[in-house]
Amino acid sequence: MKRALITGITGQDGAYLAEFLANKGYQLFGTYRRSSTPNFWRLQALDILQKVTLIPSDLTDMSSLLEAVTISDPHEIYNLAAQSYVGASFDQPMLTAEVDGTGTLRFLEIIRHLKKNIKLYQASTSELYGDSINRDGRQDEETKFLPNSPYAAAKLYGYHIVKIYREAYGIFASNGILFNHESPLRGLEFVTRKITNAVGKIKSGFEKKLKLGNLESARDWGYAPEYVEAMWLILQQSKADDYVISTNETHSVQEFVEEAFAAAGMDWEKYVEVDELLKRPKDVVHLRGDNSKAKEILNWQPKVKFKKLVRIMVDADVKRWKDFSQGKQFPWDAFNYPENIDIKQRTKLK
Ligand code: NAP
Ligand code: F7E
Repeated sequence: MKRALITGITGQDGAYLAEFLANKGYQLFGTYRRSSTPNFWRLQALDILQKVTLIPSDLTDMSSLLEAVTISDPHEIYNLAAQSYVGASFDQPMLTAEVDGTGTLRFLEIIRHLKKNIKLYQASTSELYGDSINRDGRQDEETKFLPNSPYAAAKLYGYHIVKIYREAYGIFASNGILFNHESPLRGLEFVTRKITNAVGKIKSGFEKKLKLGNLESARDWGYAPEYVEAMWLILQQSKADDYVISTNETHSVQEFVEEAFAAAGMDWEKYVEVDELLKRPKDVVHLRGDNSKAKEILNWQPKVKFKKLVRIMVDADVKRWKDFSQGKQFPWDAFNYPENIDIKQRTKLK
């Protein structure tokens, strides 16, 4: 049985990837951060928590990563853990560098020293491009990187160190350059989910306004459950390489707003306000991928495009707030700390 170690398993992609790999018959290990408030709601929402062996670990703590690799003895590591919010990287640039940049190096060093054939997937990002576009207005594997934020700069280090270790030591390490991907499990601070959550709240009468920052920003938004399949495909190739994963479409935040409010039968102009304070010190204005390489080599392409994605997210949030208004608990915000999890896992693993 194949074993996979997923860092960041409590995040959006971690949860969907865990579900995907469980269906493929993998034995699953996932790292989580000890926190004062437990954070397993996504794994609970997908009913996957019981299939994962959880290992407490932090990307800034080398010994905990070594422990995670030793315990799981993985064939594949999916390094999804990150300080993933671009806005926050301006508030916590050093932490972002430690987690998103040097954190990747820690795994590569562990693999190099253990001398095992462990494959590493690195969660790279379209943020690396910043304002850089090809002549046709798109971004592919050959497009120059011009990072625009501390997040992107840290991820660019991660991207390069993966390539360097691949070429210098022959380690199977690949970058997935994923464009934005969203879902009903997306964190509430990201713009798509912030919008669809507000639509749900406004529709049920819990909120009156939605404040947003830069409405002109354009993104290539895909559907997260489809993108985790691409991560897996990247590690199933005979040779490590880097791939752009995208829908090849671009839409502005304004278009997302219009589509989302319309999907719930509302006029966005009655509810949306622009707040200058929500604009970033420096933003990425236009992202549109070119997934030709992934299409050709991985045989991967997205099925869910913009309108369908918006519809999936709006329907989920409208239902969630409607249920709440009728006295039902939020299905996926219900924190339910699994009893004695540390003790259980440690006893099982030692
Ligand atoms: P997410 O929902 O924010 O999840 C991030 C995960 O990283 C969480 O499990 C979080 O744990 C964990 N984490 C944060 N800091 C950590 C640390 N110091 N040590 C260990 N774990 C830590 O992000 P996502 O959307 O699933 O994205 C997954 C990965 O893909 C990230 O690396 C992100 O940068 C990258 N990416 C995402 C997108 C996208 O559009 N979603 C696009 C390109 C690349 P807690 O739950 O404890 O906070
Ligand atoms: O912002 C604008 C904002 O925070 C998208 C991460 O997963 O994808 C994500 O990063 C755009 C930006 O995502 C608000 O200025 C306007 O231009 O949803 P976001 P992101 O920054 O693109 C990449 C690929 C990753 O790698 C990251 O990990 O929307 N925007 N008004 C707003 N954004 C937010 N969050 N909130 C607003 O009110």
